[in-house]
Amino acid sequence: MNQRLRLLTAGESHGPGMTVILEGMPSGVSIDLSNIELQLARRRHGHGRGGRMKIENDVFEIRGGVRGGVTLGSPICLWIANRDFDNWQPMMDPESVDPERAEQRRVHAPRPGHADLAGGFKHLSDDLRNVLERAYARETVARVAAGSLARELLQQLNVEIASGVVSLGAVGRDRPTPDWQTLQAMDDASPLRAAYPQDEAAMIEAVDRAQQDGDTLGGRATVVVRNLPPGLGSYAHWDRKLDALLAQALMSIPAVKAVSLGEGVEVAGLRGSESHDPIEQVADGRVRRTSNRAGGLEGGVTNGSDLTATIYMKPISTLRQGMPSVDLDTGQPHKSQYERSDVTALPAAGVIAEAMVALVLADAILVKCGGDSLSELQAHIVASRELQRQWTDSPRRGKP
Ligand code: EPS
Repeated sequence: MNQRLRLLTAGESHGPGMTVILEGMPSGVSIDLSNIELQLARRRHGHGRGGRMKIENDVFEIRGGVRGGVTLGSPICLWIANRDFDNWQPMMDPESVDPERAEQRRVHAPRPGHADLAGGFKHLSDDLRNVLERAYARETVARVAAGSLARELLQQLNVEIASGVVSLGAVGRDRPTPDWQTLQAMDDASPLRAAYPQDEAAMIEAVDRAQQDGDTLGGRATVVVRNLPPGLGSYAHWDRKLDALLAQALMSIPAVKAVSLGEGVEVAGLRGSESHDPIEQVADGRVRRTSNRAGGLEGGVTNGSDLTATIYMKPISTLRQGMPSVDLDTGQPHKSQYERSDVTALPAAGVIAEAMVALVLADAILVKCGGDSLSELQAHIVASRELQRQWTDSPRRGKP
């Protein structure tokens, strides 16, 4: 993204709240607050979340850019309160903190795998809390809120997005990448949002065992998008290829360490003849692909098949049992400090991935079709489809 749509978020996890600014949305997009609430509730949900999700209710306010439920074309500003700030004000108040209380919560034994040490070194911080408060998954509430705004635009263009957890720890490791039908058949409200419901019980058990051991779990979640206009992205510019933009946005989700598009990981071990999606002619002279291993993208451009993107999340780096680390005050070995945390946040990560994908796709549609208002955008999309239809029907088709 960041070509037409720009997203800025601000706020610390235990500070007063999160500010979201989304710039570049056209005017005339209806915003249904219940859709934003729904996405925020989906993100809070999931077996393996810690006590914090019982505290937060993600009540939000729109503070700019929307009038009477319709976007104005100006920057949109949202505010989401952190209820936990009530418990943290003496340590996190933006204007003044209680030095004694702040000292009690000072972080000086960094967690391996977290931004604590690298961030403290970067900013020369005496208290690693200054780093971790921002390098915190609470920030993703802002992204899901912004993603919900992008979804409102996509919904009016008939684009639909779903996701599911494919593997958690070792459970479901060999499952194939799910398609749209598989995700439609799952129960979005199930404890782990398992794409293959037969794995749900084993996943719950794995989370419970990790929790007992003071440990954490990662895994894999897949997002599928359908009804995307073909021709989004670029094959010509490295920094506008849609697969690259999706990978950047998805890799920015905390704890995501790898991203694949379609069967990107699997086909690396196959022959070319087993990897690509054959193109065949159908009765009316049109063409279609007989499979979708490419995940809806060829050459960095959408090809009309469903878009499929998978995130791979490492186990959360906050372990109750701790990890070998060093006390930066004394230079002596010390277990990493423990903060209340989740055992896994994979069901939420799928929802966050949907939001990031929605932002990238709304941006790509605005780049291709443009317009200051939704009506102008829609007219450009209709014109673009008509030209694509004429190209498809042309007798010279396929003979550049
Ligand atoms: C998180 C640790 C937990 C999570 C949090 C992310 O928070 P706390 O330490 O306050 O219990 O619940 O996630 C959220 C607050 C959220 O809204 O998703 C972490 O270490 O990143």
